[in-house]
Amino acid sequence: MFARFTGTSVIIAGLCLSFLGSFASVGVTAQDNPSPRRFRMGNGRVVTAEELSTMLSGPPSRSLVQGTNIRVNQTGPAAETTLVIDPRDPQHIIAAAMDSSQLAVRVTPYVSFDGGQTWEQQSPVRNFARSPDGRSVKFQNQSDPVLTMDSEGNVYVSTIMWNTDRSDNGVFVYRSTNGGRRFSAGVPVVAHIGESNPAFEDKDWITADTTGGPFNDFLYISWTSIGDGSRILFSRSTDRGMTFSTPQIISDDRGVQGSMPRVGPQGEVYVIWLHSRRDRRPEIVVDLSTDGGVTFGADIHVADVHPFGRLRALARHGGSLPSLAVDRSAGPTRGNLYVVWADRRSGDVDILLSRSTDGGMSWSEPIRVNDDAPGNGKDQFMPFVTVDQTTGDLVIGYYDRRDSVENFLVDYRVTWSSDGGETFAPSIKLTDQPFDPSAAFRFIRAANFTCMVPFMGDYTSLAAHQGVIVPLWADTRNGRSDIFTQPMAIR
Ligand SMILES: [Ca+2]
Ligand SMILES: [Ca+2]
Repeated sequence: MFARFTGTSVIIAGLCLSFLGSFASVGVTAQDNPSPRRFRMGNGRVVTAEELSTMLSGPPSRSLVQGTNIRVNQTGPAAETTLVIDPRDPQHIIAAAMDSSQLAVRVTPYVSFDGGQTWEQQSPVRNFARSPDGRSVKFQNQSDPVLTMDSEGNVYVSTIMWNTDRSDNGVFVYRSTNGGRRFSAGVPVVAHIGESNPAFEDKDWITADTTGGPFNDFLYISWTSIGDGSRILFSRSTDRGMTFSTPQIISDDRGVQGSMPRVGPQGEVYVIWLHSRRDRRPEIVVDLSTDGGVTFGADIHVADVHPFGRLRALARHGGSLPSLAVDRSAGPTRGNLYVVWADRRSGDVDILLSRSTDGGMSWSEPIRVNDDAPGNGKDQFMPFVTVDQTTGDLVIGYYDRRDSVENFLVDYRVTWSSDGGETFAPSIKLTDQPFDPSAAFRFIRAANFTCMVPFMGDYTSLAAHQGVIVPLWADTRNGRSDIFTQPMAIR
């Protein structure tokens, strides 16, 4: 979820399904005395929560046309994907997404034991957590899942949770000791329970140190705390997710969003985020810790971002949130850092890459990653970068409209570089059919809603191991957002 802070109210773009407080402004209002809770539709009809849920989780409005792409989710809509490949058994892949098949949004894991060919959808992770004083507290909504795995194969998923009609919210981490099939109760990293005017904790990202170094199996998590302005907060766990350190502010300025921590080959911790300012262009910055996440320094400029507004038929701003990968391979590109983002400097939205070969101190001039003709007016957006740590290959996935004459239908493409970003392979279109992103809107309008829907999410994900890429993207070909994969070998 990507919340914007305006004035005194938090606008959670697109979450009308679950953030019922926003219904009033979009034609659907919660009735007083909500027992059972009832909702007034745009056409005046009043329905119960159960009826609304049925409408929203009904069958897709179009037949299931799947081609050779593999649909991962069973229920949906689903979006905001994350996945990890188990390096001890690369056929074992754990994925997660936010699932909106019920009235609330729930973080739902999916597990594959055959390299991503078939998937078992698991129960949503538990939507209650221990509060700091030991009570069990239940939340209605979860989103922003991010997976990581430690060196022993424990799987962790971080989420935000919040309540629809109260201000309780927080960031939580769940652990699975059986390969992603079952997760613990949520452990709070930060939690606001019963506070009168709490900050809203948003956009978490988690990663584990698996370097075998002095900080091996430490967990690092960062997120955006939205209250008096927005700031990037950071916490670590040195006991495999049982407890987390007191959050510390690591951003030097406010107006920040979209952080992502990654671990370098020496166990150094890098965190990037987007920093927006009134007086000049937004910039991507990185912060560094060399003591296992205890202290950070001054924010380091990576690149300016030439921003863009909402892309056609997409509920979000299209994704100028940055993505970071660090090369921990044994090859010649070991230690390289890569940041990708969407950027409009060339006149239309492209995927840009900047590289650091000196541990994040300095960054290359951005290069254009997408390989269509420059200035052709076509959107590329929502990129994600990873490094195959067994080969040092750099892999980038992104949405692409180059094949849509009207710059409307969307495909998903990947490209990779085996020389540290000097040259890239021709991109490969993985979608076996393009999709109409407005389908997510149509799905909701069918139930007489008129509201923004987050079903394409704010991020996609991909992983690469031993020359196999496993992407995971949100795709509305079925009239709602589903999540698809198409594992492919590049070596
Ligand atoms: Ca800092
Ligand atoms: Ca473009």
